Amino acid sequence: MKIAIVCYPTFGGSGVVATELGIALANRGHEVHFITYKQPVRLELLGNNIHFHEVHVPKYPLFQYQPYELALSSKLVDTIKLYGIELLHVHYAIPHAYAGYMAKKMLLEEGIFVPMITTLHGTDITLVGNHPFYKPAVTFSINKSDIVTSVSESLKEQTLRLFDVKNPIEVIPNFIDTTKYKNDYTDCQRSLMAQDDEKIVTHISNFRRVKRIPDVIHIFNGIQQKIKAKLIMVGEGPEKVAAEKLSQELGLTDKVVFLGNSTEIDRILCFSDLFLLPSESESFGLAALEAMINKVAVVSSNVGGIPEVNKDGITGYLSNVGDVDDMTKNALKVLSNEETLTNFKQHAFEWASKFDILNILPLYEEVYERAYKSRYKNSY
Ligand code: GMT
Repeated sequence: MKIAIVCYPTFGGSGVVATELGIALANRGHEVHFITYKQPVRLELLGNNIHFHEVHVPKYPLFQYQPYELALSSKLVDTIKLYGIELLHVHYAIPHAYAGYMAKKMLLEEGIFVPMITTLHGTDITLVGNHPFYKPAVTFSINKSDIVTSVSESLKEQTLRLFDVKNPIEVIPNFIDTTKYKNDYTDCQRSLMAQDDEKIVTHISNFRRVKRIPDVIHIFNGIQQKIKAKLIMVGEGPEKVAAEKLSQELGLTDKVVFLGNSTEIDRILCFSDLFLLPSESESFGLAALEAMINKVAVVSSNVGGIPEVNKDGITGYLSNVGDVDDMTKNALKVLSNEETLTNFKQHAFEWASKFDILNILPLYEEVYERAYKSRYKNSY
């Protein structure tokens, strides 16, 4: 099948999921066309089956805001026609579902029907999409999608609660390519980061407010008062400078390492013992899943889709948002005893393995088949 994928090309989870899905589809023989404003960060190899089409937005002094949706929908129309694309899969509703719908309408004028699948990822529903300024357009484009999927049961429930959605929402959880993470580094180069007797705690995110970065630092502060430990902070974002300042104020400068964005998170997770994810809201928590497949235990908040990924008392622990004391206590429970830590790590790996892309990809392919078969049905 010829599939166009629209996503954000950055380090955010939705872009990562879209990219990994596209690569896996291409490996299965589909022809995949990524359409976005920059080559997605995890898309290293472009081959026969993988294409990338950049959306350019010409700058014009009259515009205070450049019309990206307009440029995207035009690019979609041109690319779909040029390559005979049969199906459009948009990741993150804003503005992709809206631009996708416009492209569909324009194509229909020319007698071309291309079904659109919209995958909801989280903040497009819980944070941004729910804002009154966006809500009518988001509701409209969800209802105009041929098939809507969400990455967790929790996100589906939230969408149904917050929006007047007429379409059914199908849950297809996020996934992981387990073969990519079968890291057999005999030595994870742990010594680069910590002494033998130090535990390694890691956090990876886009450092937005919703991630509650100060909680990460405070939890680690509590941990290092009881056991020798290092904290590795991976990512870039608006909360990073404040986090650096906070760790300095708490006297943790030599124990907290800020690495910035990385394309080698598997190497970092390889030597990590515990992953912290105290988010305010999280539709799934892909970063936690990536940690777990690398045999890293998780201490997290219990919001949104996180409990579908991190199993309380088995793969790590869950606490209420903002309960730094409980998260610290839980982290110490996981880290203090070598045998306990090994058990948590092993269980994390086993549970994460259930999200293997080989189990999830057929669910998307089935959705594509169904959407494609509906091409003669006018869905407007
Ligand atoms: O977490 C972010 O801020 C990035 C955001 C995105 O859209 O890239 O992540 C969302 O989608 C991920 C992939 O489906 C989920 O794993 C994250 O939980 C979700 N983030 C939130 O809901 C805050």
